[in-house]
Amino acid sequence: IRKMADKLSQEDRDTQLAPLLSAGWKVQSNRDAIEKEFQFKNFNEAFSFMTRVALLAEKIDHHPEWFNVYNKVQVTLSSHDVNGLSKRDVKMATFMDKIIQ
Ligand code: HBI
Repeated sequence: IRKMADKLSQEDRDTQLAPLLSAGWKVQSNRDAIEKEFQFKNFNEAFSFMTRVALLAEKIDHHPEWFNVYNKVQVTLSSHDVNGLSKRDVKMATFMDKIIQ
């Protein structure tokens, strides 16, 4: 089960969000969430990315909010059950940045 303790503390944010922000993630202004737009060579690359992320999402039971148009994937990460950012969002964002390298 998930618990409120899961929600990122201010200290967590200062340390764990920093690398994500430098990799292009932005904290949303109107919501405790992070977002990033990924651009790929083509749809095939974009959908392959989404497939790999989907498998992780199922494995860790944590799902992105995303929008795909052709070679672009806009991703928003937040944890609905704690109504904000949790370590699961950091884990998923880190994974996304890793697999595009
Ligand atoms: N994904 N982003 C996100 N946030 C959640 O709270 C969440 C989820 N995926 C599955 C899930 N919760 C369910 O396991 C729980 O709501 C039961």
